[in-house]
Amino acid sequence: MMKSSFRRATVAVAGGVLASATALAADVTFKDPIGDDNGPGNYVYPTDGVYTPGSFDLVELDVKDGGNVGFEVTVNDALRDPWGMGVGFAVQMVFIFIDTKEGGHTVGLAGTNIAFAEDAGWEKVVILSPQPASRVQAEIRTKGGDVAGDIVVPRRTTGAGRTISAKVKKNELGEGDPATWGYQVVMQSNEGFPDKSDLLTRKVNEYEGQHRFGGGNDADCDPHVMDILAGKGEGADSEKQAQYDMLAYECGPEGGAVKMATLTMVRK
Ligand SMILES: [Ca+2]
Ligand SMILES: [Ca+2]
Ligand SMILES: [Ca+2]
Repeated sequence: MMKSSFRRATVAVAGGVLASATALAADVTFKDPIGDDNGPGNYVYPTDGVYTPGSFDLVELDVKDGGNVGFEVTVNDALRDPWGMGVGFAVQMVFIFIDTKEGGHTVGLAGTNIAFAEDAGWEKVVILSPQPASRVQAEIRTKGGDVAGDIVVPRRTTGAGRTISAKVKKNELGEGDPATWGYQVVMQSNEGFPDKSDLLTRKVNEYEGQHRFGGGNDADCDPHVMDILAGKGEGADSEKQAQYDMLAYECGPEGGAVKMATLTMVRK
């Protein structure tokens, strides 16, 4: 009797070790420093109280591969739902650009005013939005342009604590091991009443307003981005400057982009 229960215990321990080893091999985590939720270095939040400090400060991206691919994006403040979105968060919107193979798109999405470097072309972008998936899909149909077919909207995106989560079918993303892909996370804000050319994004203007970020340019030559991953994605303080360098931009006298903010990927 004693012998058989000992054997069962041994089997259970061995199984547990095996399961956690598999999970470790498939998951990947990137970290981002705190306090760099100011875009190229000088952006500020809108003045309305719903945009609480840290709301757009990216802290971590976790990618979990297990049948579906799970994405978890953590920010530096408790998520809240002041607009009654019903999914545990409201003010944030996150774009996760994924580089699964050579080549890919070097343009950003409508309303972001960013580009990607030649060696950081993306194949897919996952949108984590508190809006219903049907609304996001409708926006993509009218504003997605040439890259509409490579924008992935999870069926369900939810927020809890400080973390926004969603799962996507692996075959919607690409071939290979997600732990080997390159990633870039773009922190934006859920704008329910977007400009006709903006994909649910909130604008950055020269001066902040009740629902407008400030510190940028009133034209569309400035990146509409509050925080991104940079460097090795380890959360090192030096990654702040790497972010500011990537998001550096130059506007022409008529408001055209002389130099667009150009992003690279982080990868393990
Ligand atoms: Ca950050
Ligand atoms: Ca690529
Ligand atoms: Ca950052």
